[in-house]
Amino acid sequence: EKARIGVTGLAVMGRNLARNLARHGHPVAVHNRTSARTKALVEQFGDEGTFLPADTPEEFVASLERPRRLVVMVKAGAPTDAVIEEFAPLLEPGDMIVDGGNAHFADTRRREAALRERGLHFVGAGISGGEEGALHGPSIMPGGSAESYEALGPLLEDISAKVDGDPCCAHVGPDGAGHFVKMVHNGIEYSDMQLIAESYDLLRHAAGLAPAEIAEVFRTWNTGRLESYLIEITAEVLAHTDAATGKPFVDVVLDQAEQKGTGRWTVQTALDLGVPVGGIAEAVFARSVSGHAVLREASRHLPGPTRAKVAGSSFADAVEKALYASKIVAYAQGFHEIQAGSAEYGWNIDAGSMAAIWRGGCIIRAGFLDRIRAAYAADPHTPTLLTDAHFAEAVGDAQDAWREVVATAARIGVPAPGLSTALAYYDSLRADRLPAALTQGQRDYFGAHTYRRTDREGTFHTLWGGDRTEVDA
Ligand code: NBP
Repeated sequence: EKARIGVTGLAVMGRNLARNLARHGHPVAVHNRTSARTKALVEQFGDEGTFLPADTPEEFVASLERPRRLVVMVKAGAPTDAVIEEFAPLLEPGDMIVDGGNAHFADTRRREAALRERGLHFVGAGISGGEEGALHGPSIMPGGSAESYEALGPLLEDISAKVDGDPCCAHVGPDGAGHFVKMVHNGIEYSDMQLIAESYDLLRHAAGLAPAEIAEVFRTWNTGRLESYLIEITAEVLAHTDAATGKPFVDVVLDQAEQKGTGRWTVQTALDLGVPVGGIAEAVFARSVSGHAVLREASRHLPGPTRAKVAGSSFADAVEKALYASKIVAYAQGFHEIQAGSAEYGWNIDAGSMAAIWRGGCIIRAGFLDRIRAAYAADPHTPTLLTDAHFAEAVGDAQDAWREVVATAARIGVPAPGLSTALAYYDSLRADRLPAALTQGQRDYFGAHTYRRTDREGTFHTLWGGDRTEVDA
């Protein structure tokens, strides 16, 4: 018997993905550089399905039916290149290598082009949902050729999460499209987490609620329009008490957030594409600020506001509105980046289908994503989700409360970079005139960078150092 698919790299993610495949009745070849992991997998979970363990790459490749589907689940970066170099010479035209790791989409584009020249398909597949998702059904974002998706898609759809019977897996687009979308997914995740953290901070310091009380607030929110995995786990974390000290768990954890890099990539890429993703950037920077222990220690004595806390009983409702409106902005910015990437690289990504496959399996799964899917169904080319009828109405209803929450944060000196930047973005888009006109004037003054006019075509320059007449540039 041959295996329908193979997984090499059997750390947490690869092991669970292989088990998921086996549990769905797909005979799966398994291989790991260090064969002890392969043995352990078969010993512990061999009864879950058909595993074909292989000690060597040659054995592994020989055990796969054709076209060969070879999933690589190793550490992103150099290890992925090493594994590709090891296996590619053993494969035949039409076979495919699937990289399920968190690769940078530019690496995926490079690898896809190189393997295409050798007649092989390379599928960069974003996989979200962590260890549990890999086992019970992740959200899968495969890129690569349409032909490779024909051979691979049904298998991936089979093991993905399901929402209303629909698989949380769809072909994203050519070469790096899958990893690009996974990257932006993670950026949105950063933003969503930061907004939730700021909401907690404000409930705590402006409304004076204790962590356990805030957990209850989040539990209530989780029954409404904010219903999501992240809100659900936030309530769990806030309700948790540290066994050693009896204090709220959140009070004994060092307040320095770490990051692995996908949020940073999302922002770096957005800068290259010229897409404003302030919500994601502030989320990345907020983690960065938190980690600067020396800087924070040196700044602790700086003066804060003299006014004490002010929030009344309706404050939690206001925060709910601010959070919802800011969340809409976060997703609007992320989807803008997806649309821009798609245009830049010719991927033709169906944004609505990305929202659909994020509804289950992944970290940002939420009922909310159905709204985004519907928004793109109504207008696939909408320049921003904010103008969709549902979202525009929601933000319109929320905006007074949103402003109040941001103002309260500023007044009492609690940092709310995510909520604030989201509001600034909203007001920037809404503005009839932006001070960018003045910026253009300054640029023309000091650098003769020229400007355009509102009232006629052309490019102009004012002779600032002379008689200030305007000339055609
Ligand atoms: P790790 O990222 O910790 O990688 C460990 C695996 O890489 C082991 O199988 C190891 O083999 C193998 N490996 C390394 Br390291 N260097 C190698 C080389 N030169 N040649 C061959 N194999 C090599 O595993 P993971 O946490 O399961 O994650 C796998 C991928 O999935 C990563 O890209 C990760 O970013 C991504 N991802 C992880 C999560 C998560 O929640 N952990 C979620 C989503 C995506 P060995 O056993 O011989 O050392």
